[in-house]
Amino acid sequence: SPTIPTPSFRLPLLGDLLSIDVAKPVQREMQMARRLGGIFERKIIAHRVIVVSGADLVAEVNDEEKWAKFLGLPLRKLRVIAGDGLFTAFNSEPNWGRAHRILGPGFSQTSMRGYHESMCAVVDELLTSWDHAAESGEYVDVGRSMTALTFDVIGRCGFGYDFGSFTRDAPDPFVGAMGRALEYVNRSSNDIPLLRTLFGRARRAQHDADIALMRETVARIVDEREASGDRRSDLLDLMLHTADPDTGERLTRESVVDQVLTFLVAGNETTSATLGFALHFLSSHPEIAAAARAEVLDVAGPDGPLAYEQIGKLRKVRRIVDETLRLWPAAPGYFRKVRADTTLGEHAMPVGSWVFVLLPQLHRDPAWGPDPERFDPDRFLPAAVRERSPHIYKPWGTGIRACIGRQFALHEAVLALASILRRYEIAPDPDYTLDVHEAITLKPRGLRVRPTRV
Ligand code: MNH
Repeated sequence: SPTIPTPSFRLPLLGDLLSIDVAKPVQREMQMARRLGGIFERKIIAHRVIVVSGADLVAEVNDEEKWAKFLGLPLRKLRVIAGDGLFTAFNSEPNWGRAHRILGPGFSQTSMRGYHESMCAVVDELLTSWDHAAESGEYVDVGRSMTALTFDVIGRCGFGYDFGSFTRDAPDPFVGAMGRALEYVNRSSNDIPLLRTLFGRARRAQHDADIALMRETVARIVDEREASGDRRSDLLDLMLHTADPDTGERLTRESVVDQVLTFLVAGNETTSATLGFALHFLSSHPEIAAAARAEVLDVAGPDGPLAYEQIGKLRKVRRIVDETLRLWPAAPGYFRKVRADTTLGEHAMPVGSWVFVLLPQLHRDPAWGPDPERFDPDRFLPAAVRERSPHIYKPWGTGIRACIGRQFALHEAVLALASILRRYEIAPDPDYTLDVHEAITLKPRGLRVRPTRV
């Protein structure tokens, strides 16, 4: 079978090390894909990665008969935080199926009804903080504001915990520990091993302390809930009081802690980053913001809480989220491995082969039409969606291991954006150009917008 293209400049020992941008590997791979095509191989010391982004090839690796989720290096590294929780479990680990069956109902569309009020309460706190900025004509730090929102939402809806992100002076210690731990994991999957051992001791000790703090905090929350005997409509309640419908087994205490940490790891940065990118696009496309604002006013009027039933009617706001996830999918890819000897395009793929699906490039495939860089939510009008293959848009992953939190993230994102649009015009910082920061997830670095009351 033909050889897979590789970057032409390759040193004998170091591989493509010099061509890897340590800080922005995903954006570097996007450049390589533009040059080398929908499949290429890069090599960094001992790691060889086949990067796939062509629409037809991605459709092949999404075939669940022939391929399955692979736990790539960044995901394996996350296991020190989230163990064999849903996101980081190997396909063969029994805790995956158990947690998948127990938690599935907690992420259904109808469960969102139970979380809606808690989400609205957090959004109200966000609006209060934006009101202050609007009154004094200040910019809002989008990253900080959206992270506060998503932490407080998952804290309350997930396990009845209030991080108090909008009210505390300093962030909850848990939030700091989590941020550092993710940064550490991200770096150590890109780092050069020798430098890591030379300079890494102090950071390693901090990392261990951060993980201990996170696990102890969550374990304490779980213990307190159990001791109190309280029943609530949140994910923790479901985990403590539901048996696996297949086996009758319950999640162990350790697995419950792993799942709570998993929601924070898999669900928090992704949702806050998506909201950040959406605000970037809305501030730079005032006509799209105005049309969405008109929709919100039409569905829900100028004030009063947004009702659960109204969220599903905000189709334009939803399309803004969909289109944001096309251009900047916060989780920039996923890994797939072959289940038995097969082929990918014309290339032989023996057992043991695995690939990385590069989503931002897939989402700019020629199949999207002539101007893939243009932000255009109408690409998600129902007629347009029906016309194209579902395999050219995969921000939630694919198959049985796709995102379980999708409805949750969408409900939260549509609610938050609709609430913001209804209340403010969002002006961009004229000096800002989008800087996409990479730390496993993608997020807009240094973004700020200026809200004014409509
Ligand atoms: Mn989420 C898996 C993207 C929000 C919980 N998520 C995935 C995968 C992608 C993804 C892609 C597949 C990864 C892989 O194949 O290796 N998730 C997102 C995006 C958002 C998001 C883009 C927001 C926007 N995710 C959320 C939220 C939660 C969550 C919110 C929880 C509250 N995600 C998960 C879990 C998994 C997952 C859990 C693993 C599911 C499984 O393997 O069974």
